[in-house]
Amino acid sequence: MYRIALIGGGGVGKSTLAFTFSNYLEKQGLGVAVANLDPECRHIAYRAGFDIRKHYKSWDVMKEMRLGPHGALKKIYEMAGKDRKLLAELDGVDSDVAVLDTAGSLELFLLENQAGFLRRVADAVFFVCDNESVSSEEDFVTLKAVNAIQALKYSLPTLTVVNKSDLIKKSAKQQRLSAQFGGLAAVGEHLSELLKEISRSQRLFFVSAKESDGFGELFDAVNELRCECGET
Ligand SMILES: Nc1nc2c(ncn2[C@@H]2O[C@H](COP(=O)(O)OP(=O)(O)OP(=O)(O)O)[C@@H](O)[C@H]2O)c(=O)[nH]1
Ligand SMILES: [Mg+2]
Repeated sequence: MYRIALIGGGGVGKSTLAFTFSNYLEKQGLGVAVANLDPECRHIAYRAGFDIRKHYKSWDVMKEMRLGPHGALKKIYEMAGKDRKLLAELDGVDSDVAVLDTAGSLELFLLENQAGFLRRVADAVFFVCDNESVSSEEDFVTLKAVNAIQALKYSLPTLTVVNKSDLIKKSAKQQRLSAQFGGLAAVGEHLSELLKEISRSQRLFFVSAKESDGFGELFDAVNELRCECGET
């Protein structure tokens, strides 16, 4: 089983992508399961093969440990990483590919305990952002820098997925793709070396989870990753 974690800020479309990309993978003939790893979500569109809410409820953790919503989220991932029952259930999900839908937070997996959890449960990461992350040249630099830092922290192959491409005008998308190179040139020497080392993080995949657009290229990249780790 090849496990892909969808991580990124709030509202960028991780859950929608988990739903529509898993449908796409199924149409390509793969057995796919989606795991909900967001203890705070109220509603999910996909049928979850695993649901963290069965093990941990945000509200209970907030109440018992006197934490705010974000503190509870961190605590839950920390506990989940040590929870043998939960991990065994997650490992027991039977499919070719498992898509792991996580809670929206940019910094969550930069913390050691949470990074450890991610390393334990995933083989690869989609760092998901949306159209708003790519509205200027500087944004590309920021995006890649954030991704490089994340990937360094949890040491997993990482693809940067720009969702909501339906909201980016085509001509603007082309301009922004070329801007990405200009942007990289503007990065300080040290940071560009860092980005080079994490070569996969340099690739940007534009998709629309809403319109199931751009999935072919993403699927090819997933297959490359699966081949590299001997899955196919
Ligand atoms: N236009 C457009 N809207 C999208 C797309 N993908 C998701 N959305 C919308 O973006 C909003 C947030 O989507 P979610 O899938 O809940 O985002 P999320 O990242 O899981 O959000 P959190 O779990 O709260 O962090 C919803 O209103 C979606 O319908 C897309 O490709 N295009
Ligand atoms: Mg979500």
